[in-house]
Amino acid sequence: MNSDRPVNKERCRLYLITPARIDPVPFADDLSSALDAGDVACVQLRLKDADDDAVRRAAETLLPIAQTRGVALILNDRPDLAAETGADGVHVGQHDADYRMARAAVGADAIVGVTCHDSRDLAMRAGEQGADYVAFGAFFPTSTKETKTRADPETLRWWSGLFVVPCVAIGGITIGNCGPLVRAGADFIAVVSAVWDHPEGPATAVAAFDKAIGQATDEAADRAAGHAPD
Ligand code: TZP
Ligand code: MG
Repeated sequence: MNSDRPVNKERCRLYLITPARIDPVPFADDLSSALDAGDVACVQLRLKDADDDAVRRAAETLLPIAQTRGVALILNDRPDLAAETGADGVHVGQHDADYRMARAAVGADAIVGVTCHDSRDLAMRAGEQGADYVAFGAFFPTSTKETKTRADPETLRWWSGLFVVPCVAIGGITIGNCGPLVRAGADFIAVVSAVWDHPEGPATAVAAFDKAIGQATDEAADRAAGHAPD
């Protein structure tokens, strides 16, 4: 299949994932300025090697910053802490709580997203079970996480041509390389280092992603309308 982003899709949006280690108080300022710099749909609090109290404290500090801006804040891996802290949902990997346990913990109205690597089978299973999004990756090399799968933009094309459940693209995504993923049908572009490690700061990065995502969405619409070559 070679078609591009379906024309009736909503605009692709940015999905921020926190660095694995943060000091929540100074990070709150970075997050505020990032969220004020452009369109962000969701923030995933992804703390590695943090104890439960540290996750609770970070969630308590960051939740109001996201929620007062209409941005969802979800926790990585921990449905129990997501429910306890009043987060908007949880993102689970294939080796974390399974979908049903996650849904039972956070409730019907919360967001449950599921990592599906580059597996169409895993994504269909998650979608059938009721996941709010499926995440594919890693699309590019990344030093943020050790990844065993390399995803192909064709998977985004295939998924978004067949299913209404949103898909997230993740892994090594930058302002310069996000365009083909947006054009292939990603609903969300998930990013860690290209935002938090941007040399001019996270706000500059979010503004530049916003522009790049908007341009790629417009290009996909033009192509679908037959105004631009593939
Ligand atoms: N899951 C798959 S790749 C990845 C995660 C959490 C890391 C994404 O980080 P970056 O810095 O945007 O490549
Ligand atoms: Mg996990």
